[in-house]
Amino acid sequence: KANKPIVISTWDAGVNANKGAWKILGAGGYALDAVEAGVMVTESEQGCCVGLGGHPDRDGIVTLDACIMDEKFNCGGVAALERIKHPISVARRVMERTPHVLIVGEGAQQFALAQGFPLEPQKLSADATAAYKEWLKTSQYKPIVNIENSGRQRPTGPVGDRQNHDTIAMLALDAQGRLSGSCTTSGMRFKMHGRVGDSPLIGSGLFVDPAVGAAAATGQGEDVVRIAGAHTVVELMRQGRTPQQACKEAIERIAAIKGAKAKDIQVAFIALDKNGQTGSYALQTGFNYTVSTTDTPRLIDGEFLLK
Ligand code: SD4
Repeated sequence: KANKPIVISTWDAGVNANKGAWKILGAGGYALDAVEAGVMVTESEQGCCVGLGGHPDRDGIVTLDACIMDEKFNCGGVAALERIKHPISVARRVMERTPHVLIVGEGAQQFALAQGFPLEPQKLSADATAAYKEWLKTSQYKPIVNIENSGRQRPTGPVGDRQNHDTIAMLALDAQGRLSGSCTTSGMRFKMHGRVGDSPLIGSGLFVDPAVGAAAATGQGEDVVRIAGAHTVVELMRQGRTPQQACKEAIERIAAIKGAKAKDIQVAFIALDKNGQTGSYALQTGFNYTVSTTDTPRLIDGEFLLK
């Protein structure tokens, strides 16, 4: 018997996000509605890690990536989207109202405005302003390993540097057994203007196959894309791995590719199979994720490879 409804999401931002999703799942609603509403909570949290409150690129501009996928292989995404509060909802409109799966940059903003989304001011959050000013002193693009749980000492500095992650990904199985996933991010902080990561790419940041399960990624996007991360995790589950084993094997693959440089990055996967079994694995300590099977979310420290 499947363990449902259930929702899993990345990082501790998932606690509030899962509560948003649970309002829908707990009432017997649709997984797709739940994964959209869930991550919208995080997109609205100014001073957090995702959405317009997120960190800017190296030109000081916040550019957002997001995608969404349902249980019928329908999918949609936006990338390098500016000044729109809910990229995940624009991604859903791309999925439902266009013949395309990914719209980027000015075209994505144009589409969002045509769909009635308001244009928000071009303005950094207080945390992002502080972090950007600090970064400008050296202007070096050097991703910091994501840090969240108690396993690792948090660096000091602006909140953004302590809470160093920029993405939420969410997977849900609803009471009717429908699987969906969402992913939304401001991307790696201080990236080049126009840089797109894994998060809006179906198969890298997110993948859903109703016959098997769903997976999503967070961390250094370039290295997730290198192995088509989320799709790889789903294919490993198809071959019989548990969600946990599948996430671990994908992480091991990235570690093998990176060699000695693996210690300089963080990548983590979450997975949910069609029976409601969950799994997660990270490259490094510091990753946590949130699971809900009731209205009380559980925050769990992720297992990791580099000990
Ligand atoms: C990216 N995967 O843009 C995102 C960043 C991230 O926690 O997940 N940060 O590469």
